[in-house]
Amino acid sequence: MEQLIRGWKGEIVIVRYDREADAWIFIAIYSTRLGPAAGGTRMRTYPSAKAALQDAMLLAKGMAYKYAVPNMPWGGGKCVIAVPETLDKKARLGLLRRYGALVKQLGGMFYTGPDMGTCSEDMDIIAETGAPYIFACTPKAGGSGSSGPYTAIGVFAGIKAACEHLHGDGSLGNKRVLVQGLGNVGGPLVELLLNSGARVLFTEVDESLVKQYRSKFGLEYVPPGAVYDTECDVFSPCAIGGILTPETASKIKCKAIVGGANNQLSSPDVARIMEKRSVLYAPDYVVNVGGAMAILGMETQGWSKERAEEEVALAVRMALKKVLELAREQGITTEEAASRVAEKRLED
Ligand code: PPY
Repeated sequence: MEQLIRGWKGEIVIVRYDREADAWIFIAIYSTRLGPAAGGTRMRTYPSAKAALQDAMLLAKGMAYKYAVPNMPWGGGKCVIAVPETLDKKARLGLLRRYGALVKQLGGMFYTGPDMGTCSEDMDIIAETGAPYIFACTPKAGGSGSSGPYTAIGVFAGIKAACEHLHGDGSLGNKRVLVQGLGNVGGPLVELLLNSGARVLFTEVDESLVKQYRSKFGLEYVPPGAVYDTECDVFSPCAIGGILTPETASKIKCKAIVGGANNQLSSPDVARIMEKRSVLYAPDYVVNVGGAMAILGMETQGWSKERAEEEVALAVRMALKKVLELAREQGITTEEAASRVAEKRLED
């Protein structure tokens, strides 16, 4: 872990071992140059505490770049809570409350909200001890609720912008879009896509969601093992990160990749494989900023829900167009183009 921290370009790592729940809490703050750090709290099991720290550091950097591209006044941070395989409800509640107290102690150095493994109901618990630094509590508790639908609006705007870049026309009528993961983002995204006339395919590991979407919408199901062999216009990864590896990028059969998952590339050079194969890759943090943008806008700027939806769609569309044009002009990958835009903001 010492080596990891030495090698990281971020500002601060906060570590707390929670003995009662046998859990590790890592808060990574990559940069506060544009504002105080804000980012979700991810809760899951990891193979090791080190792997959890590494995830927090990578995700915090992603948040810094995510805010920088559309010029949001926030810094990049993320919390990862590495929990044991079994954590009963009571132990989990205690952990959330102690975590809230830690966030409060930080006194505004780090603001948080939901991420993979946590939800708005969890934020209500964390806010008991952590307010006023907790975003996206439930509407019942005075918060703005799940950010997933707003992330989906941004991804949807990104899909249209990518199609426009490729075909000069952003309409989705009859376009085949393969959505990976029907969770908080993929679920609402499917509905937006269906309403726009797209032909939606999906892949999902949760059997009950597979059944639900097959019967509710009659969608075409792609088994997880066939995802990278299935022809489609747009592939939209909305589940775990790291799915674009040298292997999957070399065979994927789509024209564009635009999705809501964080850290989709297993390493930045995977973007070059896709570029060589003329697969348009929309950098993840450029198109998945909608959740953060909407929540922060509604809870700190007084935006209405409608205003948040408009801001997200416009911001993602403009940012992705800018990145795609820069990549085309400079002959660099879209990932490099997005990094340049973000790094320039962070340096200015
Ligand atoms: C993300 O976009 O990955 C987030 O972490 C979103 C977010 C940002 C700020 C507060 C809560 C969640």
